[in-house]
Amino acid sequence: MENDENSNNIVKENEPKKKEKKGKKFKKKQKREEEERKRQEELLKEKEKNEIKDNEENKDNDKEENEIEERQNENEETKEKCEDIDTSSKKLNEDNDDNDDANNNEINTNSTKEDNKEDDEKDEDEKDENDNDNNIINDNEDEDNEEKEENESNKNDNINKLIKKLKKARKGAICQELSIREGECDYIVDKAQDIIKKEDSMLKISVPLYICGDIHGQYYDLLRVFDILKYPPKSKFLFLGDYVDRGKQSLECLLLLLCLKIQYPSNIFLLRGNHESEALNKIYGFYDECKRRVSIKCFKKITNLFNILPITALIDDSILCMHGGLSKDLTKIEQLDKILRPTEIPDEGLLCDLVWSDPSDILSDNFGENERNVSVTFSKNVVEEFTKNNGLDLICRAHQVVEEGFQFFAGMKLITIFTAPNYMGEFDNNGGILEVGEDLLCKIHVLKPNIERKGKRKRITELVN
Ligand SMILES: [Mn+2]
Repeated sequence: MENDENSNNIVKENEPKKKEKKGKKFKKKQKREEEERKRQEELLKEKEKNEIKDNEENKDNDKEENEIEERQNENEETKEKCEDIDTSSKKLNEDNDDNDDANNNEINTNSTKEDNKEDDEKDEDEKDENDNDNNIINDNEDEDNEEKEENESNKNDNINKLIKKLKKARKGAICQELSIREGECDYIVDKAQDIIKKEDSMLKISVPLYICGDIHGQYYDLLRVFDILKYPPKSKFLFLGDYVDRGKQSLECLLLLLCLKIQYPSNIFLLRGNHESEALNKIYGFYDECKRRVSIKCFKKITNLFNILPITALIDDSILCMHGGLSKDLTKIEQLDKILRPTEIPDEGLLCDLVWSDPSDILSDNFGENERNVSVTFSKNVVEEFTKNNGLDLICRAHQVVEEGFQFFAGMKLITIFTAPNYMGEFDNNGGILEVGEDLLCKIHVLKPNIERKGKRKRITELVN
């Protein structure tokens, strides 16, 4: 027995020796890696110090840890919600049924509960962090521009922090108004402008993606869209314009979309609506909001950005998207590439119609008057002919509030998507989002009006600018 044990031991002992040698090598390697890691960390810290001249480094580290944790929680939460909404999304041809209502209502109540819980936890950190965020831009403005460009080529920390700040506006079923500094606004608009001005007037985008219609300052609902369908870069989005006016938080809507554009330029695309226009903003609220919350100078800057927004988007050569609709002056999609920017929206002609026109099923002619007193209406014939001549499957536009959040026209050749549910607090319309999947398979996602925020009912009987 003893011998056996000994011999066993010898054998056993020999092996670990080899392993020990390897182990030593491994340890050396590990040590080297450890040292390298430390060096990298130190370099990183040094870099951070230069980037943000802030003495609260430790605080920042804690913050980052919290951020990661929050993001993980958020991801889990979003996953749950997505699973929920998948059951409520329908293929284009399917009829509505009562089950959908039930599913969607469930999402609303669930998310409200979760949000309250989450928000309570976040509340305490929030004030400090907002203050910090507010300082970021000003601190960095003095820095050398070239160095800044280099640092921001991939991920822009300032924008990340602004996105975080903007996301936090939602508290349960209400959305607080954030304090937005002129410096922040200028910074975002400048960065976005650099990217957007390089885009074509007609964007070319590939599937899969989500297409959203009018948002009109309904920031709470915009956040719901991203929470349910995931933020870029996890999902790709095309917005069809009308981000501002009417609603109370146009600034938050626009700035969040622009921040996402800066950070993930190939995962979010922003077209121009008729409300991305100085003249309209002065009537429908965005000018006043900018003047009250930031400055007239900031409004001017945003107006310049509006003038360079792309007008149309072509998805995989088969779906043409714009805010308004077709025009007498449009016969070939190639014309859409030739629209020159920057430009204001003219009172008539191609660009005017692309952001202003509406389909009409009571037209006997191809084009008719528009009760908005701008642009025209176009008939189902116009849609059929245009799609046929240009080899298109579908025209996707926004611009009109529609009861279900989506509405077909000309058979299935044109779809209207309107994403702001419970529009202006006066309608009880759903919000719609069109998902275009691989192989151009389309689905509609529906945002029900939030029950707690539901305003008085108003029938949709006329066009609302
Ligand atoms: Mn519109």
